Amino acid sequence: MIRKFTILFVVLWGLSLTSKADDGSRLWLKYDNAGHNVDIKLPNNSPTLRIAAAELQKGWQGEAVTLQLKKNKKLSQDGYTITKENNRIILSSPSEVGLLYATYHLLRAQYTGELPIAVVEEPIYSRRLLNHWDNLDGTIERGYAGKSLWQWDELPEKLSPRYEEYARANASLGINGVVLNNVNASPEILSTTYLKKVQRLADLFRPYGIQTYLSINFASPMAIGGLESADPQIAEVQKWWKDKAKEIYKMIPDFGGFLVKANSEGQPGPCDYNRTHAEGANMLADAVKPYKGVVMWRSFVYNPSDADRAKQAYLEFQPLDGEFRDNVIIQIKNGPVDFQPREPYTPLFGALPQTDEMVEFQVTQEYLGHANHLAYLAPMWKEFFDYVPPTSLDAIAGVANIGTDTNWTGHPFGQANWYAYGRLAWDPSLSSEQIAEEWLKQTFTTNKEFVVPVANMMLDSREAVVNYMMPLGLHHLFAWGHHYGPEPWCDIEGARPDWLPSYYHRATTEGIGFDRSSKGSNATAQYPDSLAAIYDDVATCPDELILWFHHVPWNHVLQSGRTVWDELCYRYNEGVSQARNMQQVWDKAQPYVDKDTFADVQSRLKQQTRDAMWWRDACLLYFQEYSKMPFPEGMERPIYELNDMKNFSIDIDNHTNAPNGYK
Ligand code: GCV
Repeated sequence: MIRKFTILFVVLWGLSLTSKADDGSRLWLKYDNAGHNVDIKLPNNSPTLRIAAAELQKGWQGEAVTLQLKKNKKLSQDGYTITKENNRIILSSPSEVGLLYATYHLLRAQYTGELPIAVVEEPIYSRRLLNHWDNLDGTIERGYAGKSLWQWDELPEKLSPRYEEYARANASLGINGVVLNNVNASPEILSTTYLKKVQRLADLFRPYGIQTYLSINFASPMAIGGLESADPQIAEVQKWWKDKAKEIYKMIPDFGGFLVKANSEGQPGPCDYNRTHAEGANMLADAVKPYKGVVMWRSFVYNPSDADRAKQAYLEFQPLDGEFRDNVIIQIKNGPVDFQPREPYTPLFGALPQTDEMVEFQVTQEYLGHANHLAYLAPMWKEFFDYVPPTSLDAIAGVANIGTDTNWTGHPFGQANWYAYGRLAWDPSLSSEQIAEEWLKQTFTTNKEFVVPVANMMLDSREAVVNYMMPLGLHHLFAWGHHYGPEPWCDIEGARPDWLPSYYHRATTEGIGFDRSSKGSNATAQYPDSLAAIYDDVATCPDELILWFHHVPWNHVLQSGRTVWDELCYRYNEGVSQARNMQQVWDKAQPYVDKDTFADVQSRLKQQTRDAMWWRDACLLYFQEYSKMPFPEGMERPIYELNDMKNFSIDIDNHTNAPNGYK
């Protein structure tokens, strides 16, 4: 009788595990099926090592583990080794945080089924940051997963349990720095009231190896300091920043430093006083230097001028090489325009030999379907690293896609982008495929019937978005403001030309594309000679970027063997087919995924496919007005009229709500 009861209990317990509802809140750190008492030896009982031990107790199913702090000339502070001796796993690192990283490595390996035999690991960059574009009122610029995690009204008294879960998730990937607030920064963040709130978060993040940074508003000395100017050459202004740095470091001794958006999109900066970006950055760098702080100065600038927007960061910053302090890092977006689905790399990379450089990726999908579209971004970031050697950079930043949504990222597959960003920030040589598989195995199941097709679906997804939104190097065909749907026709009276799609696509009855060759804006000349030659010649420029660099006739024959018009039609249709294919792959995933997550992804894929058709029809019908060419034989015909599409209204109340697509 007793035995029967036991068996039944085990069966029920087993069932309840597999059918357990999964709201996505546990991310890739589920530790399902775990739980036995682990024999763990720690070198001390510090907060960081207590976290490591708790993680092992929660999730580790293997043999005894020893964590040892050990200097190792071959390893940087965050590096670690994993070895096995006398039936014990030995995690060894010069630092406690390194031991925490080793712990997460061990757990990841267990859950992906790749148990390590001998591991030597260290991160490529010492600064691996997430940038939050979170405003102090709780909204997030370009955020699609709810509100800001930071409950400023409740801080510093009350700490949301999510802060620690967030820190833990970052530490599990090796992310070791967070910029808490939007680069369009409110000066208030530097007020003593807010610094006390920031201090509380920094204290919480510290044991997880995470340094806290802030975006600052260059005019803060005026806005909250009562000064009449923010000119970096004025002694009073310099003193204000030095005093502010002193105040911050007294409260947060390991404060990382400042992130600055200056003289960009209306933000104040040194150019307001006829000073250079170097003069502005250096003033701040001097203020944080005594405390080992850094200034991450963004190169995302484009003044209203005649110069091609894609050239402007280079034009402004390249001449300043050698003028920046050694604790200034120039933070450069991966592409020269603005996080488009496909851009060539920003030519400023490699053009500042005497200056530290870091890349800024966008994890949040501002231009890739917000939280509605499944777009796995590792292939896009790997493509950047194909051109810019990872070792040529000094740090890395990703604009976060995280908010208060229960599953953190809105789209359940948005978590994969947070995960992939963190893994690549640690080791850019990891393949997109490996990262996708790791994430799928930890998040859903290790079953190959699920992992292989779904990983392939993820790997195709970014190219699908490029195809149905902006193939062949087209860019910025987005609707005004929200950057979700297509509006290649968008024309707003009085708007800056470089905020309008026609500035980029340049469609006429003769042809399409932006001539950035030596016959046009000559942006190609900003690239190293060998690449410049390839991009400059219409015959050698890859099809993927042809309309980025060249204005070509509609009947120009591409490397694919098709005319530009036919290739555009082909690619837009291919994008729609790829979206449809994702739906089919996902339907087969049903047995492996929690019911609600399955339905959620399924419904988002429906929307993605509808949006893909919307993009295809809007763009092709619009460009057909110029090409005046028929749709190729055998190609699916549009199902909408251009005029109807121009009248679609998009239900986007504000940037914190996922949009509903067109109606
Ligand atoms: C934070 C783009 C985005 C803006 C963003 C800006 C930037 O223009 O649309 O929302 O502002 O880039 O990176 O500074």
